[in-house]
Amino acid sequence: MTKKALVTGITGQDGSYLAELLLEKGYEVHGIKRRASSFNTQRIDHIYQDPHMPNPRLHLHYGDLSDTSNLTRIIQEVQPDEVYNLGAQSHVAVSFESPEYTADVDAIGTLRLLEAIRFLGLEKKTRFYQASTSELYGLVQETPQRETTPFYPRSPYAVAKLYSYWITVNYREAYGMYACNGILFNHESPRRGETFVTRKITRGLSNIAQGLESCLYMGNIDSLRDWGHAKDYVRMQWLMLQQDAPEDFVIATGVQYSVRQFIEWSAAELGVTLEFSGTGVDEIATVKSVEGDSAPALKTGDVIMRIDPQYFRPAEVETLLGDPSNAKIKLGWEPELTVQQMCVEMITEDLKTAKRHALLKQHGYELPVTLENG
Ligand code: NDP
Ligand code: GDR
Repeated sequence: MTKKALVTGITGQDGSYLAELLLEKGYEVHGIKRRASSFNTQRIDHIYQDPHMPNPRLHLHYGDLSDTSNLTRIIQEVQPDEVYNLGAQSHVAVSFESPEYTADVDAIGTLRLLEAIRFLGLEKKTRFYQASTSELYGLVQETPQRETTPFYPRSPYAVAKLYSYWITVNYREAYGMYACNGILFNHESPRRGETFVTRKITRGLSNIAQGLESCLYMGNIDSLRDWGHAKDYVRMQWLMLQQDAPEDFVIATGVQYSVRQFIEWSAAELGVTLEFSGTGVDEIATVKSVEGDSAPALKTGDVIMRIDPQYFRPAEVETLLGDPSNAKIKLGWEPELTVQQMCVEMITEDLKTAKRHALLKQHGYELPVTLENG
């Protein structure tokens, strides 16, 4: 029997990689996409299947995590074996701007799905994965963070995800559902949203190298994160639903770096050596040397990074470092890609795009480069 999976957030970074993986494994994949005023399926266009052709295995449904009847109807129609709840307002800084919306989608959205599964009598059939997060640890109580580390959320996003974490545990305990949390640490890729820090850096520096932008404006570059590759992490999401019994797992690499280091690696990949000087809001990064031909627009002495306090958060998560031992032992998981390899992959993709734009510009066909940061 072909297994059916329903993925919320299929148009996002993780949703796109997970959909690829599930299709490879022979699943019939159903995804929920939001109505938008312009196309929002770029990350999954390469796996789109024409519904007019025989036996398509990828199906998209319009929907929203804020809409109970819509979610209930989709679950009733699809009768999924597995639900992956990846949909969310996932930007921590934005959650301070839109706290109520974030709570509705990231907290109550999870309840809506769980309750729909129960209401439809699918609680013994449908397995449920909740995209939990290292942001739950916030002001860290123990290092490294593991499954038993106490939570201390530091943003409306993290507080909403805390509700989702516990409601998932509660439905497992109350109704015997196969429901579990993946407590995933930051994971990135060339498909990462442009306003998360790694992608902001690789895209911004690639544009600067090609003369499309002049300076990267950053927030807290002392922040420490445990970064992995999204491709490695979606394998875990699937694995967590294939066990004999549901269990919550921390997924991380166990290695931590600063945002400043990520800026240095990205610049180095473009052949640019940087010198950081100044402190606090006055810190800048200046070009020390340029090698190769990836950064024709740059010369020694150019200032290509400054701090803009608008990117500081009202409450910051300064440091996160995960202990993935449990996942390694019980699920046999090892990440295949290092953060450095991931950085190279992200720069390679963003540089390709920047070069294309620069070439068009040279020939008088300037494309607007979106500078909205975040
Ligand atoms: P993205 O921001 O790339 O994707 C989020 C997805 O959710 C998009 O498909 C988005 O749709 C969709 N979405 C947003 N709001 C709604 C809504 N109201 N109803 C339905 N769908 C909605 O996130 P990631 O892929 O990076 O992350 C996936 C999940 O994992 C998220 O829940 C995130 O919070 C969580 N997480 C992510 C980590 C990471 O480092 N990436 C780490 C830990 C947890 P659209 O494309 O239309 O915007
Ligand atoms: P995070 O990711 O908040 O950890 O949440 P993000 O990449 O946004 O920030 C990481 C760290 O970098 C610092 N930072 C900046 N961040 C952004 N976005 N822009 C900047 O200019 C900037 N300068 C410094 C931040 O302050 C922070 O400390 C991500 C999301 O994917 C969540 O959905 C997920 O749950 C967690 O990772 C785990």
